[in-house]
Amino acid sequence: MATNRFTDQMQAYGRWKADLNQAIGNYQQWLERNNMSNPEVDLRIYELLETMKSDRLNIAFVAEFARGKSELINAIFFSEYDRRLLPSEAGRTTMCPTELLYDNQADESYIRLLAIETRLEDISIQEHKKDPINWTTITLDTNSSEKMAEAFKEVMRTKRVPAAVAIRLGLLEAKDNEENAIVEIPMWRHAIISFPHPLLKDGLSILDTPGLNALGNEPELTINMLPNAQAVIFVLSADTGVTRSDMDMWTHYVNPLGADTRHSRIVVLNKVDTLWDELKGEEAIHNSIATQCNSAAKMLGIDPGNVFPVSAQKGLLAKIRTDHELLKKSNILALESILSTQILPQKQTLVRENIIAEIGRMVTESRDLIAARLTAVNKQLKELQGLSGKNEDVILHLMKKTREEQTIYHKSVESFQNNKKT
Ligand SMILES: Nc1nc2c(ncn2[C@@H]2O[C@H](COP(=O)(O)OP(=O)(O)OP(=O)(O)O)[C@@H](O)[C@H]2O)c(=O)[nH]1
Ligand SMILES: [Mg+2]
Repeated sequence: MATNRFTDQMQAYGRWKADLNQAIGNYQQWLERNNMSNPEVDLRIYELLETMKSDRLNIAFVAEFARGKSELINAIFFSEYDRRLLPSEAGRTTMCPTELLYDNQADESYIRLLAIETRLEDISIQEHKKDPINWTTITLDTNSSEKMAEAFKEVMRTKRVPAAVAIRLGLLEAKDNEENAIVEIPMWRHAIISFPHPLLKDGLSILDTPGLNALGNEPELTINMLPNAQAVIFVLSADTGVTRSDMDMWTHYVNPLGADTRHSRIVVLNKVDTLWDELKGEEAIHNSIATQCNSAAKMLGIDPGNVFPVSAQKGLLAKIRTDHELLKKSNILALESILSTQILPQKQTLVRENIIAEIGRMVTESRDLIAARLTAVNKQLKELQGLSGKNEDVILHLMKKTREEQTIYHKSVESFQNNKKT
């Protein structure tokens, strides 16, 4: 079934990477066995293997709040938990950027949370990631999807602080509020969730972002995380249409990311089920969805074919209930198919090119070294063969001489015997 296609492709990609690792390891051992290794080559191979190990397929979800980013993630990747894994509710839900990945260095599954107050320090999230001590860690019980979903609610946590604190943290503009007013701010600046889901183990990493100016508040997202994502999925919602804040986000943060062979941008029109008017016929519904896609494409300045109408909510429900008809209607599989046939192969090409650039150089060096060695050995062989010819001549000569000497000796022995007789 197509539902498994992305899972299958990811699995194949994981196996391909493992085989590649193995081949590079074998090459390194071969170099050692043949005395062709040196510390510089060793280091290059080690670094390459480390890069491969930590390399991930990053897919980021970006949109205004309540467009259905988290629900879409649940529907595409985590439906087998038979529940809504990431919290998805009306209004603002995800309060901090949340990365979902598998950390193979850790002994257990976890949620790591970075306090919002770290915004006051001059230390980037990237820097903080190197030191788990700065994070609040919650151990995840992966045996229970209910407990997991409960623990994931941590990304929704907020707290109430005087406006002055929010201003100091850079979450509020001074003019917006009276300094003594109480405002709600996110409890956490960033969350990392690691658990051994097969897709995550095969190298998928998902970034779920909060709406409502999260991108403006955390420049690292726009400067570092989004440009590093293989695909950025921008989510619109059919129940709101393209609003001014959607347009702001698109214009300032998503559109400038561009799209090329290294990065893709996918625009999704979610919640199309709100257009499934039971009093309308199939064709009328189809037309109203197409009209929304066209007008969204026009506003964003992209091709209408590049706007994917889906229903994340119905897609998740259909997968949980194994309702094929509803799943088809939700169009979630079309989106999965784009990930499998466009995004993943792009990533594989990038990894392959990188390996060829690195290892290809080393293999050429090895080949040149072997060719030089072969030439030297051939030369030596010729010399030896030449010498062995000479040896043969010398031996023949010696044998002839020895035989002559032997005859003379026998003759003298004979004459000695004869003389003795006489
Ligand atoms: N009808 C309908 N509702 C949806 C769909 N997808 C999501 N929703 C609802 O929309 C609301 C917001 O969904 P979320 O997944 O929390 O949206 P989000 O973009 O992650 O929002 P933030 O975390 O606040 O940035 C929830 O009540 C969802 O149930 C859909 O396909 N159809
Ligand atoms: Mg969310």
